[in-house]
Parts: sequence; C-alpha cells; structure tokens
Amino acid sequence: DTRRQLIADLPKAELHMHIEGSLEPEMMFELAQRNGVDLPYADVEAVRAAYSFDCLQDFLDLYYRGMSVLQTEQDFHDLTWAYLQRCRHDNVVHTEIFFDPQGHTSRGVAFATVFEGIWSALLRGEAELGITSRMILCFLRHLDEEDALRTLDEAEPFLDRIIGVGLDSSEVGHPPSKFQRVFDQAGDRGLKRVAHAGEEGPPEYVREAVEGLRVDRIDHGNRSLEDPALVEALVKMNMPLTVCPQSNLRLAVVKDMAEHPIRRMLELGLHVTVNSDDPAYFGGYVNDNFNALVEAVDLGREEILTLVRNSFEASFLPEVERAVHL
Ligand code: ES4
Ligand code: ZN
Repeated sequence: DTRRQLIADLPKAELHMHIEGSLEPEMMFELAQRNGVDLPYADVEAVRAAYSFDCLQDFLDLYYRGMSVLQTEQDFHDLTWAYLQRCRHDNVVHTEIFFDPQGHTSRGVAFATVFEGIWSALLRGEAELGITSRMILCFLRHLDEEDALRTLDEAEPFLDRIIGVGLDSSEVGHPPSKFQRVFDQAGDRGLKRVAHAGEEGPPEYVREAVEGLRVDRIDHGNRSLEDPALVEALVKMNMPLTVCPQSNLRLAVVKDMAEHPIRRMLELGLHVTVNSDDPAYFGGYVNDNFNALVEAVDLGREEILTLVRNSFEASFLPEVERAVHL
C-alpha cells in the first residue's frame, strides 16, 4: 500500500524512546546467560506472554526487572547497537534516546558503564550508519528529588555529551513540581528539559511541566486534551508532544487504536510527533507505530508528512542540521 511505502521511505526522527525499553526478549536471555542472571521466565515466548499490561505500573514492574540483565559496558553497547539497526531498517536518521541511570546505579552498575556503553554505540551508529543521535538523562519520578540531584551530580563529567534531562516512571502521585530544583539546576547547566506528563496524570501535570519545569517538549501529553485552555496554550507556544500510539494502546491510555486522538491533536494545531516509547515491550518500532495509526484512524499522506516534519522540527538538532531534513 502506498502509505506504508511512504512511511517506510521517509527519513524520520525519533524523540521518545527509552533505550532500556528496546531490550528484546532474545537479547534479555542472551545477556542473562552471559552475566549469570536468573530470569523468572522459561523462554522467550514466556517473556512475550507476560507483556500484557493493565496500566503503566504493570509495565514498569517488568521493565525494571528486565533491565537487571544489563551489567557491563558491552551490554549497553549491544543493546544500543541493536536499536540502531532497527533505526536503519525504519529509516530513522536521527534519534534522541532516553536512558534511566538510576535504574542501574541503584543495583551497583556505575553511571560511566551505562553512559560509555550507550555512547560508543551511538558514535558507531553515526560513523557506520550515518544516524545522528543525542542522549537524554531521565530521572525516575517515583524516587525522591535528592536521588535525582545526586544523579545530576554523578552525570557532571558527561554533561557535554548529554543534551538534556527528562522525567519518567510512575506518574500519578509524582507531579513535575516534585522535581523543580533539579530541573532548575539542569537548566542552569545549559541542558534541555523534557518530561513525561499527561500519560496517566492529569492536565495539571502538563501545566506544571511547562510552567514550572520550563520543558522544551512534553512526552505523551494525551490528557492535555481534557483541558481546552491548556491545549490553546500548548498550540500558542508550539510545544511539541511526543506521542506513542502503541504504548498508549498497550498501557490502556487509549481503549482502541481507532480511538487514538492523533488526528484530533493535529486538527487542534498541536505539534505532535510519532514515537515507539518502549518498542520491545509495546509491539513495534517507529514504522510499526505509524502503520498502526494509518490502519486504525486512516491517516492520510499530508498528515504523515506533517508528523514526520514535526519530528525534525521538535528535535534538539542545531538549526542548520534541522534545516537539512525539512
Ligand atoms: C515509560 Cl511509557 C513510560 N512512561 C513512563 N515512564 C517510562 N519509562 C519507560 N517507559
Ligand atoms: Zn516514555
């Protein structure tokens, strides 16, 4: 079909992808064996069968368990390299990846091990595949702000290779305002800022992220639609929303892909992009996410082109490099 072909052919940017969420069950088993980790699954099929979630927390429980197989710099390199192969397959030419250092330092893996493993793969991706990339350090919002502040201090030697900070994990009960000081410090250090908001949390959390944390993008942002004044403000400031359709379906943010609000978001004038979030857990990479939308909500050629253009416009590439893609 011509829209599938268009999606496949277009060079794209991905702006919302947790590298630990690209850990496919096959690699999970391989790394478990390599590192002598016991997995509570009999085989790869059993892992996939366990990927049935009622809500964000259901997923996060398996996500944190899964990442326990990641221990050495080589592990993080292999994980990232496998993701970059998917980028090449999907014609993703620029990617801004999230990583969760606290998910690793809390179990004794050094920040430098995580960072250098991912970084060396990204360098190789640029040299061998021509894929440009950035790294975004996410704070886990279910932990306290002191932990986030310590993590930002640990990141200090690497900050010239980190484009920005993000906020992820369990949303409800952990509003953006809980992280005001660490986001202020990140801003003082010249870092960009993004935050997951309005995935499960209320529109008020989106407002806090924008007005308090002064974010450059909102990750998800679906529940902004419940507040017309907020939508109007987001449109006026051209705030990008990194939307993740298959994640939304698998985490019950939307009941049915046919009810996905992406078309309404576009019609409202919101600067939306399409992303895979945790591709190994939610059933697909970027092209799969576009194709799922096309099939369920009949996205047209112009809408696809807008979404792809938005992905470069909302990226943290410098203006001149962004212009090349537009
Ligand atoms: C996440 Cl989908 C999602 N939401 C919040 N935190 C996350 N961490 C990894 N994936
Ligand atoms: Zn996410």
